[in-house]
Amino acid sequence: NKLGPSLMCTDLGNVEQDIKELDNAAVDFYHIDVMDGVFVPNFGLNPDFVKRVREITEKPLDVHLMVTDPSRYIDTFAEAGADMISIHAEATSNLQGDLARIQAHGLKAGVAINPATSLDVLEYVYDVTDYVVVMTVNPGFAGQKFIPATYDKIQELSDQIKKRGLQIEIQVDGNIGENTIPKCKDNGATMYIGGSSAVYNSTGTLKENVQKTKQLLA
Ligand code: S6P
Ligand code: MG
Repeated sequence: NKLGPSLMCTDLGNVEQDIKELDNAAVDFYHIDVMDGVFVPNFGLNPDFVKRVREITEKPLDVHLMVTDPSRYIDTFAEAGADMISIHAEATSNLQGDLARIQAHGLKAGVAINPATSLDVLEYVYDVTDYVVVMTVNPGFAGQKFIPATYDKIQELSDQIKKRGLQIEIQVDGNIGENTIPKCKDNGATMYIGGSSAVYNSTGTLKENVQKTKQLLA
């Protein structure tokens, strides 16, 4: 199981130092939240930020596009240095084409689905999907409460993937921490986003928090 800190939660005055500390703590990848103020009522990180992070670390960069009509920005984020890009099923009218476009850049393509969105949207795009982001909160903000109905969704998705004999990762995003990790793990999640619940809090240093979380994931 992999852990990726959510850089939206990082202290922007300390980005480089924090990433070095997290690299040292052996995180598996970084999650970068992009928001357009339309698909979600907030703004997030941007292509210049991705470029800068690309210079700091060699770990994979996972860009989570919470934007309307994401096809407009796939090329930009690929060029900025993303290794993985997820787009919201609710935000595009051409999910298949957008995923194929991400893969054509040689990147991993992810479908993100909001808590109320059914797994049915995946039915005809499994073959162009490398990972599914099961949103366990409504997207837009850090520090929200886990939506319990999404536990069953993780389990159902895991069953679907197994039944079809596919190698698709299940990423969980939103209030992922010691209270929610055990059940996500039991239900089949494989990639965990560490925000304020797991990594960016004053319980310990970033390194200690990562180590503690990695033990829960092992
Ligand atoms: C939410 C965003 C997430 C958050 C993450 C924060 O819209 O997509 O990636 O950054 O959920 O984690 P936490 O533990 O504060 O909920
Ligand atoms: Mg996210």
